[in-house]
Amino acid sequence: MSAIRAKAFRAIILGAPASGKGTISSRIVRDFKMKHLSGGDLLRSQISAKTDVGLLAKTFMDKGSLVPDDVMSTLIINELALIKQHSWLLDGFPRTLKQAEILHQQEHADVVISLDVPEEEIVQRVAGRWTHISSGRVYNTEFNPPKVPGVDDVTGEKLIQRDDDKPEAVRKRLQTYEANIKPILDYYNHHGVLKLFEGRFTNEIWPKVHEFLSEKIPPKSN
Ligand code: G5P
Ligand code: MG
Repeated sequence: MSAIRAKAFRAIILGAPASGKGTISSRIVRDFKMKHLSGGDLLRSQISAKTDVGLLAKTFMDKGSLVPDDVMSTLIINELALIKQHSWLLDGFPRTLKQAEILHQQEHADVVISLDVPEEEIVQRVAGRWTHISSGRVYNTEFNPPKVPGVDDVTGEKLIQRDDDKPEAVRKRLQTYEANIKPILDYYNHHGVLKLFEGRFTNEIWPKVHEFLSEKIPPKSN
């Protein structure tokens, strides 16, 4: 098929807090040959390891504010360098126009998937979210509960509720997203790589994302 390409593929997934970026990313990784890199997961692993970057990032994240552009961009660019031979999916980066510009100096996105989920749906979801910090796997008490409450299906380790899922921090995260997203979408629209996906539920959005990507990258054979 002519649309299937040999070169490494660069995809970005954007969307408001709890819009389903992580959930849809795990389905993309399951079905397509891509490495997943989430800015938020990366920061949480730095916090768990108590690195200087992690300690600094936590002061911003707990309030629902963005980690400074220079810190975040350096982290992401360094991680992308480690997987540059592979096709990758970048989740939750860039979050400012500045970050988009820094990324563009290193890598050009082939597609930018933007999730558009109604705000009232998002607020409901966050309360039920449980996360396995070291892998980034997410569950929801309503939508995809773990087999055993409070325990990760794969490792058997404890799940936690994120500090920034408290209502005040969620409100701030949503405001921050709204304040920053438009110039980023304009930027990628201008580059001809933006694709919007609207819907209330992941199971409604996912088939459309799958169809879109199937025309661009090879599916996994195993
Ligand atoms: P994160 O970690 O990137 P957010 O706020 O962008 O955090 P989040 O919260 O990780 O995004 P998500 O990945 O979009 O959400 O969504 P998800 O986890 O897949 O789904 C949310 C919940 O809904 C889960 O419980 C899931 O099971 C459930 N769910 C999914 N679909 C459905 C459905 O259809 N129905 C129902 N009922 N439930 C569903 O970033 C965190 C912080 O890190 C910093 C910032 O401080 C940020 O606030 N940060 C950055 N700072 C600067 N620059 C960057 N680029 C940064 N990246 C991160
Ligand atoms: Mg996420």
